[in-house]
Amino acid sequence: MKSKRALITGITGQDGSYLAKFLLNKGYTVFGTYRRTSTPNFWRLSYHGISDQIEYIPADLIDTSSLTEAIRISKPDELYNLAAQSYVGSSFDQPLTSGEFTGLAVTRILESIRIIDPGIKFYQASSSEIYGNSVNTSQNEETPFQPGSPYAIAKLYGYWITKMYRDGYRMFAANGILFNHESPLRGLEFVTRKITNAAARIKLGLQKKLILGNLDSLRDWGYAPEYVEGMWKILQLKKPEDFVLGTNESHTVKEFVENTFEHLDLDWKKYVKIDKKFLRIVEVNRLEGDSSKAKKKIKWNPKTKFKKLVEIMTDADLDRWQRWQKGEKFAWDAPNYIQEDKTLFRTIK
Ligand code: NAP
Ligand code: G4F
Repeated sequence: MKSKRALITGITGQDGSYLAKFLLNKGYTVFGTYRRTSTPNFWRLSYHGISDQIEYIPADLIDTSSLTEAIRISKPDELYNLAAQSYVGSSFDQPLTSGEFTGLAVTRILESIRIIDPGIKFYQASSSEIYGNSVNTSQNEETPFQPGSPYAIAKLYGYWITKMYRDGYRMFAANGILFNHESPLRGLEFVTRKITNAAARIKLGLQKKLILGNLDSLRDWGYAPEYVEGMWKILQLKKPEDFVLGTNESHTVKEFVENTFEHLDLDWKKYVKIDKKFLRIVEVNRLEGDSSKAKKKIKWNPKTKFKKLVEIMTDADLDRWQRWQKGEKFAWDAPNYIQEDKTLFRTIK
């Protein structure tokens, strides 16, 4: 039987790399778009040991012709649009590029699909951020939207345009409304990995303090490899539908800090400081995904719970810094990452 072909935008990101690995294991031919940057960013794919199994196509979300060309060259059965400016905090500093990359680019891809081959199945990486502070209960597919950041507003545009192409052009276009999902390959700007990386360095005497923003916000944190399986399951349906993927549990940032430091036998209060520069202009107070629909219709059921996730991430960062101290060299983002107390950005006045 001919192997299926998948095109992943954002293959160099956390989810892109896990999805590529998942699809390769299923026998897919995997194509991935990457950005032409001065310094290449293939560390996650090297980390998985799969960088030589992928067909790479240069493309940028702002450049329609490069996206069209990526679809024409790869001739995919399934297209997963994971590329985006994905950091909520940055979207306040760069609202326009966030709108271009995270919002408008979805239409660029859908239009290319419609013109080249409307039979291609399309997955849009939608986000729980689109709910904002609309309700104080858990969120499901029926919950009203109230996006609170340029990122969330752009994602909501992506959500609606995906639905519009599904309803209007009868294309297989589906949104996965994913709640936070993390892993040892999470970017260092995001709070979970910022915490586990700093705690590991503190344990080994490489860092003295960790500076954070709001410790009270609640997030529903799951384990990324389980979420990429959910993306694939959404595209295996006969008819396209939107799904919430989350664990149905929420925890505060403070709980994440406590669990991480406790796992390393450290007292977090001695090391964690608060700086208002890490507070958001608009904060989303509570996200908790009710994925009953996904459980029922696509048999998606996340297994990794909060405490286990903290341990997986903390152990991975500790192990990497220990290997680094012994002089080992391997694909990894942290050693050259800028110290966050050296960064300046737009803050609440
Ligand atoms: P990520 O690690 O930040 O990856 C983002 C990817 O997008 C990277 O490959 C990045 O390329 C690429 N990209 C950014 N701007 C681009 C541009 N202008 N042109 C082409 N590629 C560009 O994000 P992630 O955590 O894997 O998330 C994947 C998707 O799911 C994103 O759309 C995110 O918004 C969404 N999402 C994530 C979560 C979560 O909790 N992880 C939850 C809900 C939704 P470089 O490597 O070159 O930077
Ligand atoms: O880790 P975060 O930056 O993730 P956030 O904003 O929840 O967004 C992530 O999940 C979304 C799905 O819900 C995705 F769509 C999005 O692409 C991304 O993957 O922040 C989590 C919480 C926030 O409440 C933030 O204010 O942590 C709080 N926080 C406190 N101190 C901090 C910090 N966040 C960051 N990044 N850095 C801090 O120092």
